[in-house]
Amino acid sequence: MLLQTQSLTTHVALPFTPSKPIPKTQFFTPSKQNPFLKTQWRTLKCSLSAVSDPTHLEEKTHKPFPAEVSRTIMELVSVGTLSTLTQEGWPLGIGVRFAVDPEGTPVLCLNASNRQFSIDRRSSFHVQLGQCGLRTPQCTILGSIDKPEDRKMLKYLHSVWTKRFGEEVDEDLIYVVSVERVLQLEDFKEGGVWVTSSDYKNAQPDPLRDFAENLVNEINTNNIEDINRFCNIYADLNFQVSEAKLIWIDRLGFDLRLWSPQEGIFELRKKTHISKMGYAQLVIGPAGSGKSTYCSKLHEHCTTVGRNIHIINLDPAAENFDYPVAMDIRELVSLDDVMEELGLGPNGGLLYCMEHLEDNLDDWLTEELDNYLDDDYLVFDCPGQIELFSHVPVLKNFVDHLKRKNFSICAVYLLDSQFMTDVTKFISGCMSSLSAMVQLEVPHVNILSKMDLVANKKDLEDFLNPEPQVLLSELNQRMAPQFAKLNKSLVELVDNYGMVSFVPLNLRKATSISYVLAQIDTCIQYGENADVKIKDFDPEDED
Ligand SMILES: Nc1nc2c(ncn2[C@@H]2O[C@H](COP(=O)(O)OP(=O)(O)O)[C@@H](O)[C@H]2O)c(=O)[nH]1
Ligand SMILES: [Mg+2]
Repeated sequence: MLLQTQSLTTHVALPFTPSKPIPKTQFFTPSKQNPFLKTQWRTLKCSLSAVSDPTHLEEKTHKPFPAEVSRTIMELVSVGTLSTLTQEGWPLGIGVRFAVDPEGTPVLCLNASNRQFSIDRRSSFHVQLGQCGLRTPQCTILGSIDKPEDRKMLKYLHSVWTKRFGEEVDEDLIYVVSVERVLQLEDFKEGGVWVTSSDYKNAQPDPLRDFAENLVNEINTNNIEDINRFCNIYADLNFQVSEAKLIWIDRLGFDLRLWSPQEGIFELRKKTHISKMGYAQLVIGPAGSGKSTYCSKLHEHCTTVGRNIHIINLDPAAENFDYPVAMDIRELVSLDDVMEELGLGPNGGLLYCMEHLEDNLDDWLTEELDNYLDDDYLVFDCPGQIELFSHVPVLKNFVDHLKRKNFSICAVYLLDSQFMTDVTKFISGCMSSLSAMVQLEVPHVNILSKMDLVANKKDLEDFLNPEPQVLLSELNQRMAPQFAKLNKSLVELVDNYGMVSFVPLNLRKATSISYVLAQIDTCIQYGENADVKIKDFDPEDED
């Protein structure tokens, strides 16, 4: 959880002077040379200026950067203080209403009585936003008061004003404050940060700005006990919070004001957690069905096409690998040690190892997984013991753990095409796959492996996409009449679960690997936004 606490009694003030003084010559710039008038502002949407590094600042503090905050204040508030020097040289501040154009330029409506500014038109325009009565972020724009001369622009600015205040005004009263630089302050007692004119113009106001105030009021009025519970239970603070209030909410997180008997008043920032997603295949199926070979060919394929992939060995009995092993259960537990020390056979030893993995999901696996996530694609090469996907809950708990870690996961069940020689074997293959599907409760893709060994593909066509009626009649032909009812139920069950669908895989053909991968990617929504081209796989292509 990313939290930042800040004592309100200690803060370091930033220097309050502009980092670059405004050159004197600019003070007398005639209005027709004003950059605002020359600017084609409608086309000014460009990338963020590199004068400062706002994104860096945002990442470090998990707060919107100062230019963004200033733009947000200017969008939300409609009254500010315009300060100028009078012709006699007195500093004079007056309250004015304002609207903003798409670049955040303040648009003012000034009548004769509040146009007593000095000849050089220098001004500062101060605007503040009360947040919950607890904090008042503010910005002061330094610039010059200008009268747009271009009639089209004046018309447009007039429409900006009308839209904001719902009233018609004389176009001749419209003025703008051309922004030279902006001083942004987080609160009354805080130091300020200077923002350049280009950073200010190119920043976007916070997308939550129009809802933030209502949200904050709603939560503080009706859900304050949730805020208190959050502070005392989830925020991981080492002191008791007696009272808490939400101050503001923005696109990157929210701010709380806390009262603690021991620590006094604190402000706390909670970063909105944007979960990153990982993707995973759990490769299962009977021993010898080709799981490890599939993993190694998949790794080869993905490396060739430049795709991210990491293969993880979950088989404690595996010895040789044709793929680089990214993570290995054998680093956690050794089958040989288990067999020797506990006097178990290979099968019992393997189950013991897997249960040991289950006991270490929160430790070993979590630590290992911390190296991944963030769009990483993991493929788990599993052992083939049928118990693991029939009744022993190890893989189920493993999958649930991955789901909690925000992995989108798919079970890939491999069946050896060499055993698909008749309908009874097909049904029994379906049943074992079905049992894994029911156990694991994740999207499921069935693969018919070792298609390169199938001499006559026509023999397999019946099992690639079979008609339930055809299956049933074949089953009935092979079995004694008393099984007719059972056969019907079995075929119905297999059909109802949508299991009667196998994707053939020939590891010798890149097109076949691509096709299978695309099917799995669709299941786990990998590259959803990418332009993934999927070619229909036709078993005939194999010849
Ligand atoms: N011809 C052929 N042999 C394969 C294929 N996949 C696996 N095999 C062989 O089948 C045997 C078992 O494969 P393996 O990947 O170790 O199966 P696992 O126990 O499911 O991991 C090995 O001898 C592999 O060489 C394939 O697509 N084509
Ligand atoms: Mg294997």
